[in-house]
Amino acid sequence: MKIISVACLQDNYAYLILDEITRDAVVVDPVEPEKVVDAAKHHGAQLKIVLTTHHHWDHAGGNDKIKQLVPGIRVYGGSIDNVRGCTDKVNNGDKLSLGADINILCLHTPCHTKGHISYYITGHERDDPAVFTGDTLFVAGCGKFFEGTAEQMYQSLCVTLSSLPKPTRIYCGHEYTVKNLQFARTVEPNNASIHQKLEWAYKQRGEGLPTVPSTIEEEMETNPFMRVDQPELQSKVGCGSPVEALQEIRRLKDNWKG
Ligand code: GBP
Ligand code: ZN
Repeated sequence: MKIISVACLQDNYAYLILDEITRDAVVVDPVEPEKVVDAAKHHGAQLKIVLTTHHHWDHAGGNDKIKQLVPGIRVYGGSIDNVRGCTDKVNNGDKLSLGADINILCLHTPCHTKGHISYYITGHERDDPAVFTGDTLFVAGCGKFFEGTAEQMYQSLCVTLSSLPKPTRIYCGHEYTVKNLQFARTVEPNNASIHQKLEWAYKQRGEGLPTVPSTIEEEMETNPFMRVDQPELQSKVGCGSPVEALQEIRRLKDNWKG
C-alpha cells in the first residue's frame, strides 16, 4: 500500500491509502474534498471509502461534498460520534477491507471526542502497519480533552495505541510537531531524543515537508503524554500515578504560552 499525505486548511492532514494492485483507495478525514479527489486522480486511484476519525468540522466537514463528488463512496465514523455524512457506523474492533491487501481495524480512542476512532491499517506483509490517530495522538502530543477524562486518554494512548507494534507508522490529524516538541522539552529538559527530533522537525518544516509519519517507538521516546508510566516523569510533574501525570501534563500544555 502507498500512503499519500494531503495538507488541508491551516495545519490539517487528510491521507490517501492506495492499494497498488487494484488502485482502490481509502481517504482519512477529507476536509477539502477537491484536493483529495485531485490527488486520487494524479495517482490513478479510485476512492471507495472515507474513514472519519471524529466529528469536528475540520475532519468530518468534507464528507457531504465528497459524497457528491464520488457517488457511491462509503463514509465510516464512530457509532457514538455523530459524524457528518456517516453511512456506516463503526465500533471498537470492527474490521473492514479493501482491494487486494488493505485491512482496517477500528480502535475506539475516546477523550478528545466521545466516539473518536483511530484506524489501524495493514497492507502487504512487506509494508509497515500504519495507524491514523486523528486528534487523539499527535507527534509528540495529544488532543485536548474536550469530551472525556484523563482516565480515558490514558486508556487510548497508553493502552490501546501503545499496544500496537513498535514500527507502526503514526499518521495524525494536525501538523503540531514543532510546538509539541518545544513543550515536551520543558517537561523533560534532559531527554536527548526530544532535542534531536526537534532539530529534525525544524529542518523538515523549513523545507516545507511534513513531520508525519512518526512511529509508536519514537513516540514512546519523545511524547510526554505517552511516557506517563515512567516514574521519573511522574515525579517531575509532582504526581503519584500515570493518570494524574497525564492530567497534569495536559493542564500544563493548555496553559503553556509557547
Ligand atoms: C495551536 O497549537 O496551533 N492553534 C493552537 C491549538 C485540535 S483542533 C489549536 C487546538 O486547540 N487544536 C486542537 C488540539 O486538540 N490541540 C492539542 C494541543 O493544543 O495540545 N478543533 O478544530 C480542534 O479539535 C475543534 C473543532 C475543536 C470543533 C472543537 C470543535 Br466543536
Ligand atoms: Zn478535533
